[in-house]
This record gives sequence, structure tokens and C-alpha cells, in this order.
Amino acid sequence: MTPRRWLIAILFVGIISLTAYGLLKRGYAQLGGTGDGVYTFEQVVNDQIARPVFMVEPNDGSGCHFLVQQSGVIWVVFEGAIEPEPFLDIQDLVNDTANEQGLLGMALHPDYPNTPYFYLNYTDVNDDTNIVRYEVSANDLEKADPTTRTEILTITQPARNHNGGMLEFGPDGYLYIALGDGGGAGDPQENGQNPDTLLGTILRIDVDNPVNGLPYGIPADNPFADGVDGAPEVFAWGLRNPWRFSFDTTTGDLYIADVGQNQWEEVDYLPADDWSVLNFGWDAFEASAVFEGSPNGDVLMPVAEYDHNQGCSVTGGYVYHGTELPDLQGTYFYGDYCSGIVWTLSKDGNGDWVNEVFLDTDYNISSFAVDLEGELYLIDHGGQILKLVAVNP
Ligand SMILES: [Ca+2]
Ligand SMILES: [Ca+2]
Repeated sequence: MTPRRWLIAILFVGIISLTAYGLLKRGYAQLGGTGDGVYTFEQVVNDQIARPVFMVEPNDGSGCHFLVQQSGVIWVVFEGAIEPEPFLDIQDLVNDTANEQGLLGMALHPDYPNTPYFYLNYTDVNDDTNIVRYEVSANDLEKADPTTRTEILTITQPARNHNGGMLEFGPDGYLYIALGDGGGAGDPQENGQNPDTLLGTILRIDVDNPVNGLPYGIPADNPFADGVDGAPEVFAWGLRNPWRFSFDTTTGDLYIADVGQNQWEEVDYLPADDWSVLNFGWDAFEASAVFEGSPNGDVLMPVAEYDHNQGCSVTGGYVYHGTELPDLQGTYFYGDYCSGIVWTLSKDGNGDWVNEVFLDTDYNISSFAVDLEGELYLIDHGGQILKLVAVNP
């Protein structure tokens, strides 16, 4: 071939390779969003770690954030850099072999650091879920004391997927813990509709008032506090794999993103003033679509759902209550791990839900996060930590 033909051939192969890479990376058509040209997610941490899954800012006056790495390390982020020494390294206790395993969640005690406790949700070397408590060091706010590990709950996991992972204190001071249905396709053990099991639920426990030799107490208004028709720890059930939940810090309303089977991803909503139905439907329903069998009582249907043309695995976020982006006040954000789409969800003047594409990003959204001021962050599983900002502030 002539040099000119060689050049054309090389260009052709290059274009095909780039196209193939783009399809592999995304596999989804790019969508326009309400935030296009107005808002963007801006990288705010210069260093990167592999597989970050969460971030939280302690109210300790330090200006640091704790960044949770799925392999079992918690890093200290300060002024856009990751400190060389970790806050805590429990990689020897954590098994993150499968995609949905690892150190998955971290919650600071509401009175932290005066009450020096923080709580972790991770899968251990036996593939089981561990809910544990650690303390920050008495003399160093950037170092946890690894000798303070205290077991709160251990939950046997029948399979390696659907481990849930979130844990967070509610506005009532109780610790809420998300657990998936135990894994396997189609909830083979039927845990979702069985509130006697801790799988497929959000638990609600009182870690400040332990009773009966357990490391926690049961809030008197839990739906099965007496243990008759369900496990006392269970708060909500009928969940498949709740991947991130959060409370609206103003209203106390609860938002749960529940990862679907093969077709539908959903966002569930529980108003703070109505807990009459706490069954979210799986596996009688996948989102609002009939899946199999009959529900165990009334079901609360999702307030938003999307099919697998727009993603493959929902990641719940937060209701924005920051000050830097006033037009977004009171808006709930969530996204999809695979497509990178970020949606907003809010109520219109008639009280009807409005669900809109906000930005179609290229990130593998493993989580969202908020800081002490209520500003919103996106955690990219690929390593970037980004903050939602105005394009032209
Ligand atoms: Ca089933
Ligand atoms: Ca559901």
C-alpha cells in the first residue's frame, strides 16, 4: 500500500477502536438533562484511590472528610489531597472479592466526636455482613483506634451479592442499616416478603441503649418490636438490594434506592409522618412490575423507576439542602452506576412527583455524599470525587 493508504487504514482502525471503547464504556445513548450547561460535577480531590464507595465529613472542626475504600480502608481527605496515613485499615477483616462485597458503609455517631463512635458495614472473610463499632483515638482525630472494634450484628449471607451496605443515623437518633435479600436471582429464599429474616430489609436499632445482653435496643415503635410477626430489628422490608438510602435533613422523609433484577430500577419514598406501610414489595414486584408470588400485605410502590435502557443499577443520593446552589433546594438526587445518568426527583405544586434527567455523566456512580454544609458530592467508582457546582457561579 501507498503511505496515503496506510494512513487511511490506520485512521480507520483507530476510529473503530475508539468507537468500540466508547460502546464498552457506556453502552447507553447520551441524554440531555435539565442541568446541562448550568451545573457540573467538578473533581475536588486530586489523588485517587481504587473503588471508593462513600464519603462523610466529621463535625470535628478539622475540615477533613473520611473517604471509604471498598477494600477496607478509610482515608482522610484534606484540602483536595488524601493524607498518606489512613484513618483505619481493616483490609485483613474485609472480603471484597465480589463486586458487591467489601467495606460498604460508614456512619458517624450523631454526637461524634464527643461520643467517639463510628459504625461500619462490611462483608467479612466468610462472606457475611458485619455491623461493627470503632472509636476514634482519644488524642488524634485523624486516627481510629483499631483495638476498639465492637460487634453490633453479624448477618449470615447465603450468596456473595445483594449485601446492601448503607448505614446511617436517622433524625430520631436510631441506627438504620440496609441489607439486601441475600443474593441469587429472583430472591430464591423468598427473604423479601418475610420480615422474620433480617435480609431484604432496613433495620432500625438503638445503639445508645443496649438491653437484654445485646449491643443495642429495639425502638418501641418498630413494626415488629414484640417479635411476633417479624424480627424486632426490622423497620422496612420487601427490598432487593437497597444501595444507599438517606433522610431528608429538613423533613425526615426517607429515600431508598433499590436495585432491581433484570428490568427495573426504583426509588422508594417513606414520608416521615406516615409509616402505615413499610413493605416495599420485592419480590412480588420489581419496581411497579409484577415479579412473582403474592405480597405479604400492602405494598408501598416506588415514586420513580427506570428500565435497563437507561442504566443497570440504581445508586441513591440525597435531598439537597446546601447553600451554594439555591435553585436546587429540596431536590432529591440519585443516579445509575452503569449509565452515569443523574436524575432529580421533587414534588410539584400539586404534590405530584417530577422525575427528570439532570446530567448524563461518564462516571460509575458508586455513591453520593454530602458535607456538613449540605453540598452534594458524587463518588465515581473509578476513583474520582466530584462536587456539584454551578458552571457560571
Ligand atoms: Ca423468589
Ligand atoms: Ca419495590
